[in-house]
This record gives sequence, C-alpha cells and structure tokens, in this order.
Amino acid sequence: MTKETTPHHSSESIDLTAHLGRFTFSNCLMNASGVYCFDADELNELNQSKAGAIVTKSATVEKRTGNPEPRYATLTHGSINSMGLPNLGIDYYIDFVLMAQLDDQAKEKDSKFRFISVSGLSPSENIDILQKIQGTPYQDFVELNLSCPNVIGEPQMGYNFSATRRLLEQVFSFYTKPLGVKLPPYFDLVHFDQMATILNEFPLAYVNVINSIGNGLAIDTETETAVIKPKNGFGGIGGDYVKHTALANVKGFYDRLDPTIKVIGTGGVESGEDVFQHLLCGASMVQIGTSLHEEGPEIFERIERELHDIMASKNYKTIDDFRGKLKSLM
Ligand code: RRO
Repeated sequence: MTKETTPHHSSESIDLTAHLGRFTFSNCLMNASGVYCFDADELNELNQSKAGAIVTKSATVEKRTGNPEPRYATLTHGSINSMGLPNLGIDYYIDFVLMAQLDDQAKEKDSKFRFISVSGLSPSENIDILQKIQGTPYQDFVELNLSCPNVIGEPQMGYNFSATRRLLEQVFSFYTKPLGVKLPPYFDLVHFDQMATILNEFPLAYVNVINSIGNGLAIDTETETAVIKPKNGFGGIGGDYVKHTALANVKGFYDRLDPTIKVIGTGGVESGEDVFQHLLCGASMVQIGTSLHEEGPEIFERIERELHDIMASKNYKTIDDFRGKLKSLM
C-alpha cells in the first residue's frame, strides 16, 4: 500500500452520520417543525428524501385550522409566517409515527420518524398531551415547543423564565421519555445565562434553537399593506435574516448547557456551509425551515452534498472532527 498523499478524503471515507440520544441518523439534517410535516402526504415525502430525521408539525389536543390566509409570505431574504398552529391534533401524529415506525421495522429499515412536536395552548394542555404520550408505546423524542409566536393572545412561554421553570418541574414530575424544548431566540447574554441555568435543572435530551424571530412586519410598498393577514401583519421571521441570531443562540446554549443536553440548530440554513457553521457552534442536528419550504424535500440532497464537499476540502472525516470547535480571535 502506498501512503495516502492526496489532500482530501475520498467520498467513501467521509461519514456524515449524526448522533442524538440512542439514535444514529444517516446525516444531521431534518425539517424544522411546521415545514413539510402537516399530514401523512408531506411526512411521507420527507421520508423519501435525504433528510436524516423528521419532526412532525407542532400539535395541540384538538385539530386546528389556524389563522386566516394569507398567513405565509416569501420575503427577499427569508419568510414571514403567522400560521397560528394549524395541525391535525396530537392523536393523528402519534398514530402516524407509530405506524411509520412499524412499517420501517418490517422493512428492517432505520426509521427517520423519531420526533413528535407538541405545542399546547397553555401549560395545562402541554401536561395533558405529555400525559397522553407517556401512556403510549412511543419511546422517542418529544419536542416541546415553548416558542410559537403566532397564537393570538398567547405569549411565547420561552420569554417567561419563571413559567418555563414551573412547566418543566411539572413535566418532569411524571414524564420519563426523551424530551427536548424548542426555544425562541434570545438577544442578551444575561438571558442565555438565566435560561441555561433553568434548563440545566432538568434531564432534557436537547434544546432546539431557534424558532422564528417573533412579530416582525413585512410591507408591500405599492399597496401600502402588510403582506400577511393575521395580527395586522405581524409574524415570525425566518430564513437568511435570522441566521446570525440562530448561530449565536446555538453557540450560547452549547457553551452553557450541561454536556448531557444536546443542541439542535435551526435558523437560516440554505447551504451546506450554513450547516457546517451550525455544527461548528455545537449543534448535533440541524433543521431547515424556510428554504425547505422554498425548494421542497430535494433540498436535503443538495445540502448533504455541499456539506460533504466542505468536509472533503477540509480533510474532515466525521462531523465530530469539527462539531463544537468554533475558534475565536485570541
Ligand atoms: O404555527 C405557527 O404559526 C408557528 C409555530 Br407553532 C411556531 O412554533 N413557529 C412559527 O414560526 N409558526
């Protein structure tokens, strides 16, 4: 055998697998909850894509139609939405995921369906949903959404620090399956400190940052009108606009959380380079929202290839060669 002298690894030697809890996924890429995960048709399409894992639309106890349309708009560098939590109800998503897992098991395939998102309209609704899940055979991740910005009259729980602690105390008094939380973006380092201190009190599997930046406003100059209808046009901002806020939240929580609590990075991912940056900040998995909505599930193939090529050019063999290893200037 001659000594390897080429400056980068051949494709076969690069391993894109990602790890969270007891699972190994074929890559770190997922949809962000809310995008392409409303019903069986969309979830099955994601299952046919190169996504490494899939999360369902945030669910309430009862199905909801959500806010009046238009409630989503594509902007120059991202999106605005005020969907208002349209979903088919928690029973639908539990039944779908359990069936899909059985299906995969029969085919001796590793299932991608390992995340169910939950977003009760109140703390007590979240408790009701988690009590229901505790009583089912579902054993995988629940992503508790503490950051929906769009339900009229309901503040984002993640901005109420004492209410978040109280809810998590109640949850972990009975809930024993792997649980993550989806948080809104924070903009002050003191808030990172305070929220991380609270989260470190609980046996969380992961923290997912960020949800959309709540209550932005997009305007059509010609008609002098807001571009979406609910809440006089106020809605959550996603896409490139939010990437740097997302990276700061991933890094901010990665540095502050107990290492048993993993971080999922979400926000502004439209290329393999964006994924690489989320991973440098410490993300274990990376979710794609706005650009999945724009491009559809084929985006996962492109982004997986772009991430692979960046790793090849830098001589990285696995994600753990660089994950969490962001450098600072002295
Ligand atoms: O459905 C929505 O309006 C929505 C939710 Br639940 C969320 O968590 N984040 C978002 O941007 N929209």
